[in-house]
Amino acid sequence: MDVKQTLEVLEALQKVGELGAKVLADGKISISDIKYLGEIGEVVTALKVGIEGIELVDDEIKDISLIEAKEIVTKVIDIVKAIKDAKNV
Ligand SMILES: [Ca+2]
Repeated sequence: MDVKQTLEVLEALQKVGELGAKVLADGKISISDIKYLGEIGEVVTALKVGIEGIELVDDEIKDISLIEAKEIVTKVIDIVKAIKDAKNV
């Protein structure tokens, strides 16, 4: 098995986090955040992909290999970096 589905769930969380960081970069949700409206489609698509096979994540984690664990840790680090970057836009 691989960790494809797990990575898709993390990808969805990344998209939500990035958009959230941009919208809340100034500490509030206001009319000026309307400029991020176009990104909602991308977030919804990522969520759809992530949620579709979310029940496979348990099985993926159950027989995880060291290489796969490293893939997940790398992805988590990427997510943190992406959200930090989004916050500073
Ligand atoms: Ca805002």
